[in-house]
Amino acid sequence: MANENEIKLIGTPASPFVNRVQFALNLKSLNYEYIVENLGQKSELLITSNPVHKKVPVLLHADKPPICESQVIVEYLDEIHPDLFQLLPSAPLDRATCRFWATYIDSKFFPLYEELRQTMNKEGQEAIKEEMITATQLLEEAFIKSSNGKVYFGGDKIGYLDVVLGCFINWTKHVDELYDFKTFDECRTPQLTKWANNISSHEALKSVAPAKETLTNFFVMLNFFKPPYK
Ligand SMILES: N[C@@H](CCC(=O)N[C@@H](CS)C(=O)NCC(=O)O)C(=O)O
Repeated sequence: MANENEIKLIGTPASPFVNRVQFALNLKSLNYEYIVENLGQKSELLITSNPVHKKVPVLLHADKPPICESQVIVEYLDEIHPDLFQLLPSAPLDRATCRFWATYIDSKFFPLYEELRQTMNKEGQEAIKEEMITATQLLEEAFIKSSNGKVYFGGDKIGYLDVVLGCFINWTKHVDELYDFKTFDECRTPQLTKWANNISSHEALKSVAPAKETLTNFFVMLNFFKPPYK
C-alpha cells in the first residue's frame, strides 16, 4: 500500500501544462517524484495512466487512479490541501469566474501560439497577432477586476488564474522573440505587463519554468514534424 502523501508527476520539462502543476505543487510545498516522459516514445506508464489523451501531465497520488488534465490536477490538489496555499477563492461566484477565464486561457488564448507557429504566410501571421492582441486585452480587463488593484489575479497572493496563465510566461516570451511581437505590452496591457514581470520572478514558478534552450530545442523538435514557424 502506497504512502497516502506520495505524489508522482509524469511530465516533460518544456510543457507549460506540466509547469502549471509543478507551480501549484511548489506553492503548496508538496514534495513529489518527477517522472520524465519522452513524448517521442511514450512510456507504458503514460499510456496506461492517461489512455484517453496519452498526454502529460498525469498526477499519481498514492494508490488512487491517475488524475489527468492540468486544470483538473491543480483543482484536485487545492481540494485535498485547501489549508496549504489555497488557490481557488472560497465564494462560488468567484470560483466560477476563475474557471471561466481558465477555460478561456486554455481554449482560446494559448492555442493562438500553436496556430501562429503553424501559419507560414505573413498575412496569416499578422491576423493571428491581432487575435492575440484582442485576447490579451480581454485578459487585462479580467485582471483588473480580479486583482482589485493588487499584484496578482488572486489579489495580494497568487491565486488559481495566476497559476493557469503564469505557466505560459516563458512560452510567450519565446514566441514574442521569434515573431517580433509583444504579448504583454506596457501601452496595451499595462497591468498584465507588470503582472508578467512579477509572476516570472516568483521562485515557485522560476524554478520549474523551461530555460530558453529547452524551449528552443522543443520548437526544433515540433517543427521537424510540422511546418516551420518562419
Ligand atoms: N489539456 C491538457 C493539455 C496537455 C498537453 O497538451 N500536453 C502535451 C505536452 S505540452 C502532450 O503531452 N502532448 C503529447 C501529444 O500530443 O501526444 C492539459 O491541460 O493537461
